[in-house]
Amino acid sequence: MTRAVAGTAIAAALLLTLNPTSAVAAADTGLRDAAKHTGVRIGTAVDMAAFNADTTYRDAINREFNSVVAENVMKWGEIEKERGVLNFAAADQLVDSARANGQQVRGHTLLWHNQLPGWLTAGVTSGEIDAAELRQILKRHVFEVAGHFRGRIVAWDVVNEIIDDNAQLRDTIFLRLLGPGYIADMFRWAHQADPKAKLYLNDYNVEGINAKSTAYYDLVKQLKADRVPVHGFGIQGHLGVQYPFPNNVLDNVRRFEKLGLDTAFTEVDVRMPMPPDATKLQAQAYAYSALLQACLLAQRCVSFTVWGFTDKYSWVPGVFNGQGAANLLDENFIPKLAYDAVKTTFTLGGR
Ligand code: 9MR
Repeated sequence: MTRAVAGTAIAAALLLTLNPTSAVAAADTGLRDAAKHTGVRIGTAVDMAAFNADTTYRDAINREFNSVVAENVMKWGEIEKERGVLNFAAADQLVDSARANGQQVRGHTLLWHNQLPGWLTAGVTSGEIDAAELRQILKRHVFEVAGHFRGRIVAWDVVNEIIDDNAQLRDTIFLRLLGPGYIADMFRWAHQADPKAKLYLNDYNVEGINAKSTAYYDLVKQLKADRVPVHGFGIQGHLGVQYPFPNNVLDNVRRFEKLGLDTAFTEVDVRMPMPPDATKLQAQAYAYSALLQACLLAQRCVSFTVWGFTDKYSWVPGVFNGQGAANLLDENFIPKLAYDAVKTTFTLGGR
């Protein structure tokens, strides 16, 4: 049996075991227990406002997940709202909670073109901050943030979404002022600041083999040739049931692993046009399960992280008009078919 067929067999077994009416009892063990034997961590993004306001949310994180990532509070714009004034309070709270609950922490993110501090973008736009100063600011940022969490972050998304949907390096203030060399600089600085953390590139629309994922593949080859400390490729996994499932996900994961990288699914959610119905929920369960199967069938896929786990707190409806229901649990924390599918896939899958 080829490996691809093994994947299909798991999918077939899943279809037999999935029962749309079965809700997992509250007392049941969580996803983290189902995942344990596979060596693949199951993670979630954490919304720290919800974490502090909602004990059901907080309890579910600790029951279901053995890896966490901050949905927002480790981003530059959150940590350094005012130039030179660093606020790690919310991020530290998450890291401390993770330690107490046996969870690893992914760091998201040292650099993204969104959620940058207002003073930084304004300074660059006005010309007050020139290229030389931007480079110094960026370097200091990496040392401050990666240095602050040194030893407590298993993997950093060092650069997030640096390639655009035309498979070109994204036109950002960093590319414009510093040139493409900023990417290697970021990895070298991050490695100095936290030598044990695995350092990742991370993006969306790179699940399958396509022009964008191939641009990453070529970039990684170049970085490796230049002896840049890059260790992992993060595949976000923001999907929607109305789109075709991406092509050749397992082959894509494997080609990055052949370059010597770890891989991870880092932000999985599967949205749908509202309202949900049985067909959409089934398609959603399939998509979650199929991404997870690729991770389990690969050799070096270390974690499968969902971008939030309950529809109660989801970024999707605010960004995609008329879409939602993207998470494993509904807004009342009732498991959806996708939750059962992920659990079953972990239970059946393994290394
Ligand atoms: O989920 C995040 C949301 O709360 C923020 O408002 C948004 C800001 O742009 O960022 C969201 O998270 C993004 C992640 O950091 C990077 N990949 C895409 C995610 C969804 O937009």
